[in-house]
Amino acid sequence: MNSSAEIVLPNALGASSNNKFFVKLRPVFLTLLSLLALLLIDNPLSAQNSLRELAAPKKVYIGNLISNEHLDDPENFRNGLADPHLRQEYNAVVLENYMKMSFVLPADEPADIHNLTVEQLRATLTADKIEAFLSNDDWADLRKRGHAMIWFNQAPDWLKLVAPTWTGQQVFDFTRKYILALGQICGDRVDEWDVINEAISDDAPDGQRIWRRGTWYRRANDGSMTDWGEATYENYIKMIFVWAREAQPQARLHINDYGIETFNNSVASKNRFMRDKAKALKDCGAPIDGVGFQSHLILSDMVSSTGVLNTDFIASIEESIQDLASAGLEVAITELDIRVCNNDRDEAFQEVAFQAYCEMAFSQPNCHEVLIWGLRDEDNWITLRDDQFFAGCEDAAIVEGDNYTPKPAYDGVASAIMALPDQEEFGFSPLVPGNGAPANCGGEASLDPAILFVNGPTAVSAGDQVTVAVNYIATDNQDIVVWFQLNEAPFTVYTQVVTDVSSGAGTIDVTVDIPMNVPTGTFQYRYLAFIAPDGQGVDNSFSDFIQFQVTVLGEDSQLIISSLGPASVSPGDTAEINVSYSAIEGQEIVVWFQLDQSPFTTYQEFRQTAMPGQNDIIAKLYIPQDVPIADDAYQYQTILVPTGGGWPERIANISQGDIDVVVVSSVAQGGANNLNFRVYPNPTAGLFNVEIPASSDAAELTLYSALGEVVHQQLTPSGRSELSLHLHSIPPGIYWLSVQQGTSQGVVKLLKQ
Ligand code: 9MR
Repeated sequence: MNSSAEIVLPNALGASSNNKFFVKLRPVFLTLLSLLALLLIDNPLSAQNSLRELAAPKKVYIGNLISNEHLDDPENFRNGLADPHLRQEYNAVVLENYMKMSFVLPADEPADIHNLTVEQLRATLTADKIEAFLSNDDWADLRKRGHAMIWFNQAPDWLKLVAPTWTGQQVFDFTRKYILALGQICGDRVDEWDVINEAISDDAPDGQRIWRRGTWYRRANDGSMTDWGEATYENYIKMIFVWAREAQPQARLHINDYGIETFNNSVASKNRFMRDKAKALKDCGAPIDGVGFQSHLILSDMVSSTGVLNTDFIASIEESIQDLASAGLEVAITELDIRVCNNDRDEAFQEVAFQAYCEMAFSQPNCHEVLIWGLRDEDNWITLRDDQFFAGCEDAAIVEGDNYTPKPAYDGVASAIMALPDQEEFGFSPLVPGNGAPANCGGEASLDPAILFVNGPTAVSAGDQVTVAVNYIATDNQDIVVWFQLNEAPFTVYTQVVTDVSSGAGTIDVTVDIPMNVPTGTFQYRYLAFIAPDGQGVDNSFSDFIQFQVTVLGEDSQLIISSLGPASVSPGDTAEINVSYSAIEGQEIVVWFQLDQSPFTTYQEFRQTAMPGQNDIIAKLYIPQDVPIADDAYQYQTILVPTGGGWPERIANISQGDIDVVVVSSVAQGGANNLNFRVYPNPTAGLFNVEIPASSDAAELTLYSALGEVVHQQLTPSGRSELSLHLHSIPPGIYWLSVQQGTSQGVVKLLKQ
């Protein structure tokens, strides 16, 4: 008799109800048990406890991030291994990108932005990614960090362009509404927030560190009077915290930054500025609970070339954390990674670096959490960044490879946690209440000079004279300088044009002579414009803006220079696409009207022989009647191919995306006092929405058939600016809609399908 038959399987396994089945399984069960035992002996660390299991009795949070691809498809991301790894190892989590303004605010500026209520602004926000994050049951027991409410970076282009032209009051108001709207989306599901991110400048002009300049919210420091106090960064940031507390009353609120970790008493240092400002903000009523130390660190700062820990470095950061503790402020380690650069340290030395940093941080009574910025080396932002910024740097995270294999760095974190004493409580201090009064926190107001955009031709020839438009805000008599230069080392400047401007905002056209000796090159040049004090050069510039990907054409240049068609078309239209190209003999220009995602159905193709040299053509594309109505679903794809070629043979291409197919075929404004209004279809609801200016006058909508007969009329109450026009009962065809409001009137042509 096999000895395994003697083993009595516990009832919990259902042995008594199905003896035969379990007797059969017993050898398998035993093998599994012995394998498990072997694992425990062989690899005490990984088989014993995950980081989160180690952290549980110590009452600390060890976290990591969820990338966009991970959030979009947790079950399949990295062969389905990333998400189980996250849940097994960590008890805290942050979204790497999807909570940032560029993903939450709409792609275009909402209409009438300054008159929106919080609810109306909320309705323009994209909440689905945040919702997917906060409502996923698999992540229910992970502590959630919100990243980030207000940040100068990863904000939509329109905000960066228009907000510098707003008043201080408008910047304060918009910020308040955005934070409150974000609060409506998140409810009480976020535990802590990076309320403002990276607000401190990387520069210390005249030996004094300052707040970051040149941000979209720069007008918050223009010294104007607002309902919330004088427009200074100090007052603005205080109010950001007040609104964040109002929006998220249960969450801990942090100011988050990089390069602030090591203690430094110089007023030029970022560390001193951060400590002084965090304390001052709290003192003047900002409900600020703590500071996020991003902690993007470099291994060679932490260990010697023989692997000996630099204890001064760790002690210096400890001093910063303790200094903040003395002011009743917490610290969270929010984006930890320790990169290895130029192979100057053995990657195994990360173990001692991660261990020392985490143990020091977790040992501070005012620090309870460490979040690591990346699940694996291969997916970490340092590895992924390919613009030379981190040339030679890599291997920043604590695991690597397809199987999420722990590196020595992982063992360092585990040892740090194991070394901590068990605790009953996390020991968070009570939330800082702050006060909601308009701010009076001081600060030096100034209006930052700025370059908001540069717009020049994307393809030029040696000897050309071109016009480059520069949009700027000057605060004194200053210089606008435009360079035409190489976009890669040695960044040769071929032309420099200096224009004097006086104080004010505006756009100037700068004439740039492209010298005869500029070598040809596709996408190898750029225009850089900066604004600097009168007579001073780039080293003293306040702000700059670069237009990349400029080409110097030669005889054999082969590229599509530009291709621009209408952003919205209707079935039956003929869309005209203006194409500019440079080609050689034996090539064709092809333009497709097609879906802009898989299966990329092509509804129409235009094809024409390309003339050698630089040329402009108009490609006419008939939009067939059966193209489905949809917003943002199509593209014009313009390619240069050898004659007869297709996508695989393309030499160059440009695609214009986000094209709509709509049922409004054309818009004609007319009538007395030209009433400006917009009509757009809502095919799912079977109606048209009509947007008219808010007014105390009622609006009269009249729909005429193509023959001029009135087919529908409706009177809409005064004060409404969004109206719905139900056209269910009206047969397909062409109609004219006339809207009369007071003495203003306008007409549009509609196509009902
Ligand atoms: O990891 C983020 C990366 O995917 C984004 O492209 C990048 C854009 O700036 O932001 C990275 O995350 C940053 C974080 O939001 C703020 N601190 C610095 C982080 C690394 O750049």
